Amino acid sequence: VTLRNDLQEAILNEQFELHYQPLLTITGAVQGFEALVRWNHPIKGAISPALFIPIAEETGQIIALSQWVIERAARDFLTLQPQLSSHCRISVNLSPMQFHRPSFLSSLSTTLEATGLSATSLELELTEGILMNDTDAAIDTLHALRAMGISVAIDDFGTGFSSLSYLRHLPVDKVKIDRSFINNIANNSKDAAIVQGIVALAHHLELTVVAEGVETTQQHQQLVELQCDVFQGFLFARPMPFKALCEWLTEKQ
Ligand code: G
Ligand code: G
Ligand code: MN
Ligand code: NA
Repeated sequence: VTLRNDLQEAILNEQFELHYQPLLTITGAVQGFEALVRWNHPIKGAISPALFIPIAEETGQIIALSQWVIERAARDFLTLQPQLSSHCRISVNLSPMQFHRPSFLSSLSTTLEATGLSATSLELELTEGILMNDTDAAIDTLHALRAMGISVAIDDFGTGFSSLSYLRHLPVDKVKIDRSFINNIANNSKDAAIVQGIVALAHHLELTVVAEGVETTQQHQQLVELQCDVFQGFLFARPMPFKALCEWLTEKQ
């Protein structure tokens, strides 16, 4: 109960912060950044989104929080955009409640207009679960996002226990292979086989494949051999505050 009340205050008092983690192509070029929300609680300190996002979903506070996230991410990205390739995108994680709201598309359009972020600079990350229930409505929404120029990635791919064939019906652009398959890829041939299977299927469907949670050069090397297209993980950069991201970019260029 207290965390719920605190969440209400946090939204009003701007206790949230976004950290950004770069995504890199096979040549090491920056492909974009994933925005990850952080809560700096005045007493309890840093609280993980894994803890407070589910509460915010339960209470409906996720709507206000998500609105803040997307606006903050858009403004930060626009600040960086002059230094970035035109193909770069800012990725934002969506919660199920946001995606299924009747006003989702119109409020997204309003936000893009208000911030000045181009739809072609935005990527949305959805989990398989979001797409699995009420698939027809989800597909309609995905088509609308695509028509706007927004890119869609399926996050934590492979963890949803869904049949792979459903992918073929979904107008999405990317799959992000869950880091649980990447963790032991060097020592576990089953994990390597799963990654290989996902890559083959995704490429057949003309989807880009992202490997998440890349922590070692050995994993990276192996994922390159398995033909993953984009890489994200502590090996390249941790999620970092906006200021640190600016410094990271300057150093890289
Ligand atoms: O950054 P970290 O590993 O602590 O994130 C934990 C979880 O919280 C991840 O599943 C991530 O997708 C989710 N998450 C982080 N930021 C956001 C956000 O802005 N919105 C939603 N819905 N989920 C987020
Ligand atoms: O569910 P989602 O994929 O959005 O969660 C992203 C989370 O994964 C981020 O909060 C980030 O902290 C975490 N993460 C990113 N890179 C790595 C990594 O290389 N190793 C581990 N263990 N976690 C990572
Ligand atoms: Mn994500
Ligand atoms: Na993920």
